[in-house]
Amino acid sequence: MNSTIAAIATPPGHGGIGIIKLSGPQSVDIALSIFRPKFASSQAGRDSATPSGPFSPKSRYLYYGHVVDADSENVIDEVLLVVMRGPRSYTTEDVVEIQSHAGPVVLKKILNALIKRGIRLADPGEFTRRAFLNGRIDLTQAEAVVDIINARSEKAVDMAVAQVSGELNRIIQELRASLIESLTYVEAAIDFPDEVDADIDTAALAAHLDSAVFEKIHNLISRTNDQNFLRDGLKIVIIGAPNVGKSSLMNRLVDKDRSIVTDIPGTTRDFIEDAFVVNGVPVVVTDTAGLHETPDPVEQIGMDKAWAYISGADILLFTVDAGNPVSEAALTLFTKLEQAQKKIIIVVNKTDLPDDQQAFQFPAQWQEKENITSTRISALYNRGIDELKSQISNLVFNSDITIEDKIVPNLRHKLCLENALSALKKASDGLEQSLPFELIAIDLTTALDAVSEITGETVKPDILDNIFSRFCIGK
Ligand SMILES: Nc1nc2c(ncn2[C@@H]2O[C@H](COP(=O)(O)OP(=O)(O)OP(=O)(O)O)[C@@H](O)[C@H]2O)c(=O)[nH]1
Ligand SMILES: [Mg+2]
Repeated sequence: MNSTIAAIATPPGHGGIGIIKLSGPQSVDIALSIFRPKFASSQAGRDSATPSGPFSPKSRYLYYGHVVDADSENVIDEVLLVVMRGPRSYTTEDVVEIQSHAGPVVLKKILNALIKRGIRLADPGEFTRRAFLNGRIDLTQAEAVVDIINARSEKAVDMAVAQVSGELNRIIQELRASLIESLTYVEAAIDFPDEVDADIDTAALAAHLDSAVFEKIHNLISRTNDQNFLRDGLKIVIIGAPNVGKSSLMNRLVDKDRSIVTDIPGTTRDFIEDAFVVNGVPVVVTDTAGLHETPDPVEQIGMDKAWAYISGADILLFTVDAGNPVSEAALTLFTKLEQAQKKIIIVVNKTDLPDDQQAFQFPAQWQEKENITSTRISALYNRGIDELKSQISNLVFNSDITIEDKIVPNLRHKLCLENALSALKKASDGLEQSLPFELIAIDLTTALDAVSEITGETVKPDILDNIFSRFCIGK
């Protein structure tokens, strides 16, 4: 039988109310051993089934009373108590919540009073882990609980809410069903070769695997790659020649003096990072050292590192100076980025300069297309920054996000999906080469196990430990 656990469920610090949560077979008994209901003697607050017996709260009713130290009967706090009887509770076990005043000392005193009565302090994520182990939610839903708590943007919350409601689970269960069906078919051919072998249509089986499983897994993986910024934030890197105003632009985007600005080329040598929010999505922006040929070893290191950042970026702000013609170096750099198929916004800065000083001309080879746009700003006078922000948002949200888009597998899911995909590939190659069904069955089982690991049907305890250690205590 499971032990009974308790934890403070509200964040540390002072606040309106603090909640202590209990779960497990003894939770009601232990909670009641330190709870003195205010109206216990009257009919109110009593379970109608036991009007004259000991206090026995009804499930999901709120009771007013006091928590006491059961040894001394000293009152610790005035509280509200609610019992949620399993299986209709968060963990599916009997759950009790005690709402007290939210001082850290009071909450600790209540928790200690419970521990004295034999309750164990919950580990991080243990309530949610029990909900998973008791079968109320699958592993993707458990992970989404953490995502909701840690979400850094509205979009990330939307995504996590879709996942917590079981959307990803539904897709994975469909995949599992298709795999199980194919596996049953293959195993029948192994077990009853005479009856089945003659009729088994390997081409149809391969086609079924391809359309019902392979395609869908492939789709999910590409969604991880395309939409992951919703979860982790968009990565934007500002690049360009020295002195074009990259740091000035950075400061405007994050709306503070984050990066040093001077008229000396080569001012920025390291990477300055900060964040802002566009259209509900967090954006992490990095200011880099100006990219150019240099004999200065410190600057050279900065530029080498800039390349590493560039490859990890979702969008590049390719900044140029309206006061200068485009250099050969900038042209070469741009071609290199275009070849890397990066999303680029060409930001023409210093457009406040008088007309006769605007030496910049748009090079003919810098064509605007789906992934390449341009805009004109003045970082010095804070002009065009909002337009730039809407371009950023347009580049990543070409259309409204549908519920399907909200299902974005996380990195763990993606690794499982990739394992499933390579096993499936082997299975379908095997079918093509008419390999023995025993071998096909092994590959299909590997694929099924990999997919089942996502929702937790098959999962190793250390993976569970890893997932639930990301939770806070009390969740
Ligand atoms: N007129 C004008 N000057 C600007 C504008 N933006 C930046 N500057 C000036 O250009 C100079 C360089 O600005 P920075 O922001 O330091 O340029 P940077 O690209 O970060 O330079 P490095 O870090 O040296 O590569 C400073 O003197 C800025 O005041 C602008 O919009 N208009
Ligand atoms: Mg700079």
